[in-house]
Parts: sequence; C-alpha cells; structure tokens
Amino acid sequence: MKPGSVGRRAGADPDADAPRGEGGELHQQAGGERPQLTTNMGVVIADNQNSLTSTPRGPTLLEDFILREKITHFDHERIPERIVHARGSAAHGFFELTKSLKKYTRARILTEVGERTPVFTRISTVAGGSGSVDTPRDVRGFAVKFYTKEGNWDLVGNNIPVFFIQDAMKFPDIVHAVKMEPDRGYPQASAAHDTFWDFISLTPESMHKIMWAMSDRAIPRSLRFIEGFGIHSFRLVNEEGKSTFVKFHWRPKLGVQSTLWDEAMKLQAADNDFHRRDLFESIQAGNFPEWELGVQLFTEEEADAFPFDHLDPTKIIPESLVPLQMVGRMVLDRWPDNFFAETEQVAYCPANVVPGIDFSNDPLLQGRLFSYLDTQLIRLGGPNFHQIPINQPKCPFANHQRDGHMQMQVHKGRVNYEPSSLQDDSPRADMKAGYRSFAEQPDDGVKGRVRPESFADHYSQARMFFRSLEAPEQAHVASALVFELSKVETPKVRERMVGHLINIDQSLAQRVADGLGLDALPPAQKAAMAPIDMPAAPEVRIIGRMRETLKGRAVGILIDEGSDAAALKALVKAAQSAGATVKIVAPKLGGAVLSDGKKQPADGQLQGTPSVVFDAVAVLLSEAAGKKLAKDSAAVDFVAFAWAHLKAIAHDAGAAPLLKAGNVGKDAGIVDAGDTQAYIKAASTRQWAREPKVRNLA
Ligand code: HDE
Repeated sequence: MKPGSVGRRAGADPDADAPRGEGGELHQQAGGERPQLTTNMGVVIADNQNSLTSTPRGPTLLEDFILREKITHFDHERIPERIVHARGSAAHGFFELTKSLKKYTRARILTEVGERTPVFTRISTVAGGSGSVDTPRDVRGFAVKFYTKEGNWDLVGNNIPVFFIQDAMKFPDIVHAVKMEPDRGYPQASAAHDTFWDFISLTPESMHKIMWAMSDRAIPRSLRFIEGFGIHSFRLVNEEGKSTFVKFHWRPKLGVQSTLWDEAMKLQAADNDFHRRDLFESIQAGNFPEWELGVQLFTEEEADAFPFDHLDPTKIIPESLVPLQMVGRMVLDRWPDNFFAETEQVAYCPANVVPGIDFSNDPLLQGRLFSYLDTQLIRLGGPNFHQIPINQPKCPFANHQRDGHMQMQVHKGRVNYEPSSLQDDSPRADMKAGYRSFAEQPDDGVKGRVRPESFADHYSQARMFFRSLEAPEQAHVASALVFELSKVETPKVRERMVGHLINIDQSLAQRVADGLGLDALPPAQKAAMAPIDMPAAPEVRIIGRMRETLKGRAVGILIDEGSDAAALKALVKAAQSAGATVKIVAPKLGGAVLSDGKKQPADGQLQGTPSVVFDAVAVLLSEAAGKKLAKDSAAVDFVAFAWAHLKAIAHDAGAAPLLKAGNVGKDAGIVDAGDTQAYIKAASTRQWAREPKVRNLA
C-alpha cells in the first residue's frame, strides 16, 4: 500500500470467524451465540487487531483508550510470587471424617463422621521460582484449606515431618542461603551450592532434616505419592476445655514412591511440569488422588517422658511411642477453573484455626502465626484478600472491619463498631460458640532470648532416621550428600559437613568422605549433647512401604511400523487392568501401521517422550524396525535409561537389537512381552537388586 493511502489495515479481518475471547455475557450479539468483546467499562470493541493511528502508517494516538486499557492490564498481570513455595499445583476436593475425635475436640470437622468438607490443597516445591521445574531435590509443601462450617482451617505442612531450624528467627537466613546466590543469580531450585551448605554446616539442629532432604523423599515420583505432615504439635481442645496434643499426618492411598536421582535430573529436561501434568491428568481421568488423615494424640505427661522435646520441630514422635490413628480421608477431584485466580491467589495461614484446634508453643510455629498474614498483604495487595473467592470461608462471616484496598463487600447500615445499639442485625461476639484459646498455665521460666536445653540433641534422630532405612535408601542418602557437596566450591564447608556426619553415623561419614575423595576423615563437629541410640523407626522408610501396584503409574510402549498388533493389545489390556495409564510412543506422532495392517496412533513422539516419564516400558518391534531403531539414539536411550532406572522392560524378539544397543542386561525385570503376568508383577515395583549393576553408589 502506498504511504498515505486509505484502505484496509493488515491483520486479521475483524469480521472473520476469529476467536473473540470468553467472558461477560452482558453483550450478546443479536441472534448470535458468542458474547461481544468489550472494554472493562463494557464498551463493545469493533477492532481487536489494530491500534488507532493518525494515518495507516502514522504514529499511534494516545487517545486509543482501548489499547491503553488492554496494555495497562497486561502490564499488571503478575503479582509478587511467594518468597518460598512459589512453584505449586493445587486442586479442589473434599475431606470426610471416618472416626470421631469428640472426646478430644469440639472442632466439628473432627467430630462429625461422614460429613464432607470442601478443601483446596496446594502442593509445592520450596526453593525455586514459580516457573521452575517440578522435580528438583526439595521439600514439598503440603497445604490444605478446609472450608469448615465453623470457619477456614488451614493445615499448612510439608512432605517431611521435621524442619531445618528450631526458631522462626532463623527462617529468613535459611531461605536466603538456599535460594540462588545473590551475586550470581543461580542456582535456581537447587540446594547444591555453597551458601546453603555453609549455613547448614554451621547449624547442627538441621541435621535430622538434612537426612530426610537427602533421602528419596525429596525426589517424589508424583504429588500423589507423597506423605504430608503438620510438623508442629498442635492442641485439640474439647468442650470441657481439656487439651490433648496432636500431630497431623497425611498418608497417600497409593503409597509413597520416589524417583532415582539420575531419573529426577533427566526429568527436569524431559518435562518441566511433570508433577503438575500428572495431577491434572489423573484428575481429568477420574483417578482422584486420595490421602488418609492420621493423628498422633498424646498428653502433656506423656510428652514429658519422651527422650526429646515435642515442641522442637526438628523431632518426630516415633510411631512406636505414639501410634498413628486414621481418622479421615481427603480426595482431590476437581482441577481449578483458573490457575491464577485459585492456585496463585490462595492464601494459606497456619493461624487459620477453628474452635477446638489450638497452637502449641513450638517457636517455629509461633513465628509462622505472624508471617503468613503479613506476606499476603504484599503478595495480594491489601487487607481484603480474604474476599477473593478461593480464600473466602464458605460459612457466613461478618464483623466491623471496613474499607481498605479492593473492598468487594458493600456493607450496609450505620453501625461499624461495637458495642452499639442502633442496629439489631449488627454482629456480636458469642462466648459459647466462639473461639476460646486454651487456658495454658505458663511454666516458671524467665523472659529472654534462650534456646531451651531440651532442644540441644541434634544428632540422635538423624541417626535413627539413617539407621532405619533399607540398604539402597542409605546408599541414596550417601550419594546425594556426595552429589550436593561436590557442587560446593569451598573445601572447609564440605569438611565441616562430613564432621557432622561422623556424629550421625561413622560409616555414612566414611562413605561420603570417600565419595568426595577426602584423604582422611575431618574431625567430628563438637556436639552440644552426645547422641543416643533410638530404636529403628520403620515408618521413615520408603522401600517396603511402597505399594506393589500399577495404580497411579504409567507404562510406555514403544512401537514402530509392523509392530505385533496382538501383543500390543494384550499388553495394553493387562497394564490397564492393573490400574496403569498406558501411552504409546512411536518415532512419528501419527503412529505406525501394525502387523494387522491397521494404523495405531501414538500418544507421544519418541524424541519428546523418553522412558524417564514412565514407571515401566515395553518395546514391541518388527525385525526391520528393531534394526533401524538400534541406530537411533533416542530409542537407544529409551531402553538404556529404563534399565538404568531399575524399570521393568517387556520386549519381543524384534526389539533384541535395540536392547543390545542399549546395553540392557538380564534380570527379573526384563520380561518376554508374551508373559503379561510376569511383566505386571515386575512393573509394579523397582528392580532394586539391579542397582549395583548399573551405578556406583557411595
Ligand atoms: Fe512456610 N511460609 N514458613 N513453612 N510455608 C510460606 O507464606 C514461614 C514453614 C509452608 O501453598 C509463606 O503464603 C516462616 C514450615 C507451605 O501457598 C511465608 C517459617 C512449614 C507454604 C512462610 C516457615 C511451612 C509456605 C510464603 C518459619 C511446614 C506454601 C508464601 C517460622 C510445616 C503455602 C505464603 C502455599 C509458605 C513463612 C516454615 C510450610 C513467607 C516464617 C515449618 C506449605 O509466609
């Protein structure tokens, strides 16, 4: 078009059948189904493709209120991400009580068997930013908002039952230490760097948590396979005002399952959203993630007899001391409609409790009671964030708090104070139904900044944890320590850490020292209190408690032109009946023509669907395809990594050259594709016995 000429602008034809956006139903086109596109003021927009310019090739006019409104809103689309737990995924669901705790609490959610309470549960990593990967070695946040009839109760926990520090005063320090280093801006979502280990090696109270964080607990297979823990002791308070201490636990119905470290690292490249996708897809498929709620209940007198202080959040209460009772279940059955409105804007707070649930004096919990509300004020922009739909209680709520940024309620009447006599419907406190704090008798200490003597044992439970693990799990802890400390550039930090390990377990220290290539063991770190030997706690293991099942797991079957149609059908049927999700992988997404002449579409293209995303694989190939794929690195990696990651592999004769190229050996997990029964058995677990053949662990 010539300069200055008048005519049609480049860009999409506004009259064409192009998407016009979803939203308000106020402006229905006469006779049309689709709503009209409008500005936020409700003015119908005629052209959503072109800015208003002085001439077709001239400058854009400031007058273009439609452009300015659209861009301004876009510029403000992000809110500050959470300083910790920025990366998370969430779902709606319900909680159902199966056993009444009426003897211990007046909280209706824990007394009414069979009553369903809506929940919104967000599971997160801690260290990475909101766009970081799902599978780093990290603790997982496990936050549940119960919308009870008596107000919102938030149980904001982790997938590991202890924490790094004993006092809230240290939280900003540990978070600064683990996040990317401030001068260089890396590493993202990883504890494997100097500042983290510098802090940890100077903080002996963190040793128990470090054992958990270096274990396979910190590299979960999916969010459906993790446990959850409230960590702190809380109180249950009954109608008579009597208090019982409680620890909350979530147990996944599918059991606990983790990845291997090598697998987790490869997953970071294969699928950034591995856990989010799994949660989304399982809910879409109707395989609703489910957890049981367990409680450990104990009295003050019982607590006094424990060989540790239960107010110290670096300690668990072994189940041999206080058994776990299952009292309810949580099912997540609905993905959020909008990620930002719900998952991003949800505001959890451990101070959100209901009558009958109260706090303990755990100094970490006490600090948290302040922090969460405070952080929402900056993150969500003001004091009315409780009015955002995801944060609103589902029971009535009314008080005299007024105005403020983004006030959504239109309060009526003259009375916004209490006491008052001008308005009969003005809300009043209710002594009987209302929240009453437990009348605790303070102990006779003096005011001061003092760490209790009873918090001084930093190593006994770390030792108990390590010694309770099965041999492969112990090897993973040792190897994880070697991996992490090998990323630490400062020798004295590495040595200081090994000095702590000596206090935990001499053999562990030796293995890590060997793995790091230290010439000799450094001196042990001075312990504030000599560790004691505690009985083994089998509940901390994963091996043995992992369910042998294909439920919640995925099987990937690699096919190509001419693959055996009958064998494929039989394998798919067997895996699906055992509860697995089955995906077909092929060199082309369009699939391949099978031996019966029919085309089988693929769910994933080989290059982009490596075996790390599956729990077990199968390879069904014609003789020609087997030879061809033996020269294809993606196919070779597919089988080589399945072997290295201790997965079951079913194969037919045609796949033999590919297995050979991938150096796949022989064991109980390498199964003839015709023997579906043997394959399902092998696929329902990991081949732990194979590990020494494929990896030199510390
Ligand atoms: Fe948190 N933590 N935390 N934390 N935490 C936050 O609150 C804090 C701690 C946990 O999915 C923040 O809304 C302090 C222990 C979860 O939105 C912040 C201390 C446990 C989530 C905060 C702790 C947790 C958070 C950041 C030490 C396990 C994510 C954003 C005293 C029992 C919730 C936000 C979600 C989030 C503070 C320690 C769990 C800054 C000061 C221990 C699951 O307020």
